[in-house]
Amino acid sequence: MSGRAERGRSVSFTHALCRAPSSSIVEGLRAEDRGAPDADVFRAEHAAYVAGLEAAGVAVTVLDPLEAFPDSVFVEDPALVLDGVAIVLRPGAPSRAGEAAALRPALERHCDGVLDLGRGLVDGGDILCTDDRVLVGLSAGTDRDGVEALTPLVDGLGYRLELVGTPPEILHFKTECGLLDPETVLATPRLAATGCFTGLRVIETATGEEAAANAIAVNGRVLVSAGHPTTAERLREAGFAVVELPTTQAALVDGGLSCMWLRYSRRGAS
Ligand code: CIR
Repeated sequence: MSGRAERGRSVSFTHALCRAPSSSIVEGLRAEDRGAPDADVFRAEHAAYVAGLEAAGVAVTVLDPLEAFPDSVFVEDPALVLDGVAIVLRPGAPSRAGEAAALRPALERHCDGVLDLGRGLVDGGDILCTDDRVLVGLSAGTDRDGVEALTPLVDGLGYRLELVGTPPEILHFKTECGLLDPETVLATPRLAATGCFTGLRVIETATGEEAAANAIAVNGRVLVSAGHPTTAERLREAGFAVVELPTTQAALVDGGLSCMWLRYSRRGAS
């Protein structure tokens, strides 16, 4: 299978870190209670997710579950990896405060370097990276202090940080968008309407399929949450090689596809 724009450091990755869901995922944070996830079904959907990444040519390391942290399957939130170097973040949710420290040993093992945000709050779910820019949206988990601390770190790794507006009703910036190729994003109409995607082409999700926006692009494929047929068709028509994956349980705790991996490329790996 091949699709548009297989190249570009924002969409090509040799490796990923994921974390298996814990049984405590039933206590995962959620803005609205639509029932707790079923831990066994979550594990099955997570296994399909890992298989989807592997089928795209990514070598995936699945870290052990952390029962003390119900939301720790969402490994994207406590760290950002740019060009193989990890930045340990400080997400805002109090129940998740220890996750970054718990993740750090794995980052030290797998990444080419580990930096610390140091102050303020930044949640990886508020960050969308293109080949040369790091777009960051403010939210309950990301504040101006954190963005100020992140800016020089990102700069030193060869990216330019841009602060974008996230409408208050949107939980995290990337809840409603995902990069499709280095020049194109998938976004909900309400996020696109804020004008935050300057310089990028925008494909909008279909009405009622807003949850499809949190798609991920990897090695010529676009992984999209299953159950959003009109948006999936829109992407296929635009030339993307779409793979649909079930995310019914992650959705119950406000998670999506992008939240469950930290992606990077190892120097020298194909
Ligand atoms: C939380 O509220 O922190 C988790 N239940 C969901 C985190 C989702 N992560 C993300 O959007 N990047």
